[in-house]
Amino acid sequence: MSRLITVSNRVAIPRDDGKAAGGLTVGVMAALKEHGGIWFGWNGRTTDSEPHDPQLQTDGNITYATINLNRREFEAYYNGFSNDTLWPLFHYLLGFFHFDRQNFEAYMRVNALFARKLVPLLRPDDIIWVHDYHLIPLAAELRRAGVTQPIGFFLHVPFPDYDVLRALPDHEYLIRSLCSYDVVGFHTQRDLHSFQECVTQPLAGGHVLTDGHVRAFGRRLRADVYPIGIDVDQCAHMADAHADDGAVDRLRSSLHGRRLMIGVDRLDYSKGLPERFRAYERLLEHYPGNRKQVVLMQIAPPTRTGVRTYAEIREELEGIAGHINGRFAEVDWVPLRYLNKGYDRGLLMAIYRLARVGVVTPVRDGMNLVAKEYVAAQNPEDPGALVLSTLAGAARELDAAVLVNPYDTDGVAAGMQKALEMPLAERRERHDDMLRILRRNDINTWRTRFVSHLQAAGAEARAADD
Ligand code: GDG
Repeated sequence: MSRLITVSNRVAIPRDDGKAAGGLTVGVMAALKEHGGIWFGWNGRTTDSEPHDPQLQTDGNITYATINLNRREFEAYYNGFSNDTLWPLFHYLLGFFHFDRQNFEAYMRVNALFARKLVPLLRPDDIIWVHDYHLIPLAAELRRAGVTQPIGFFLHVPFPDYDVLRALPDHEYLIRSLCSYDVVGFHTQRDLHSFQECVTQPLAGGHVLTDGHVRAFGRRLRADVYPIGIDVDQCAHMADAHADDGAVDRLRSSLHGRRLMIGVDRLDYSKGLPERFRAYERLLEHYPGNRKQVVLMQIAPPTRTGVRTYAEIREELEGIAGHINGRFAEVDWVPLRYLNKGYDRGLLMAIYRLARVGVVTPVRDGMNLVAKEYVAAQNPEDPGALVLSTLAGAARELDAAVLVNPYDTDGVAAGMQKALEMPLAERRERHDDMLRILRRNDINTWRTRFVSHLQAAGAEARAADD
């Protein structure tokens, strides 16, 4: 069997403290365990000198190969082009979008560096799976170095329409780079459609073939939809196993029977947190029966602290949270608990289960795993209700959630109210529907389908050579 080589900006080396990995790490690890192989990427450290050769750490059939990055290159490649240019652009948030040619050049250099450091580790029958927007040019760099193995790319964020993408001066380069892959995967049909639209522009001159493949820049590739899922049983099991942990008990008793609404998001402007807080304020304004009866707990661990807009959003949220609590709090009730740090995954699952309402209202999201985890963690006999943004990829599958437009403050407040009041029978019915979909499209379906398409691309290329 071919080895699988996974490449991502950061490598998640399993920790010895027994803490469970979450999200995409679960899927990548399962794929690596099945096939054996390498997880290659940045080790999270920067240096003032030139990056060293990959450090190898082997655990069973998986080798973690990590490199450090020069501090200035990292700043320009990661904080700069990846997160201050591509992230807002791909999330349709042009108000946050900045372009700096030097950052773009660093992005290309770091991708070339990844390729140079990876090539010596490759074997002829490997298959390579690259993750996310930080590494779009990697396949083109690997091809330039003579790599002919199948290379796949999965985009974890949305892919924007051509009219948005072309705000980027070098958008053609990105489109051409994506066409160096053999398989390109997106979360939703919408993202795939945007990619097809870009690749068939006159500048790219590509075509969508009758079998759905794309032909462009002299190559044929598969572009397809692979909605990422979760390990449903793991979430449910953790929610159960941690239900009586001290912290969960303390949270339960601090509520004094009030209904809990929960939000869990990286502190990121795409997650719609200011909009959510304002909608919660509107809920307390328009539906005063909720005062002293409801608590919104928002967990928001800070990320990308090196990017200025992230510091700004943090400040804005502190202001709104202070305003809401100042306006509505009573001696024995604080309406909004805003927690600016990360929590253990098991505790998180137990908190999801305790919460009557899950609030997931990004202004744009590739998929959103929190929405799926919230559903999986519920007690099926008495499940909570999910309020979900129509602008999250997850809304395509979870249409039994209470769907809201995150920009519509009154609409989100009404959605919250509907979820708070929802009768048990309706909560069960909606939960059953969503759980069925989560089980069908789980994390294993996601990774096995992608890897099998990558293997098929390799087999096709070999047949064409013979
Ligand atoms: C990108 C795309 C796409 C959050 N806080 C804590 C914590 N988390 C975990 C959640 C969840 C994960 O982080 C977040 O995943 P999301 O999907 O919600 O969002 P992004 O980080 O933006 O992920 C997204 C995803 O990639 C996968 O393709 O769905 O659209 O933007 O698993 O539970 N985990 C722990 N403590 C926390 O405080 N342990």
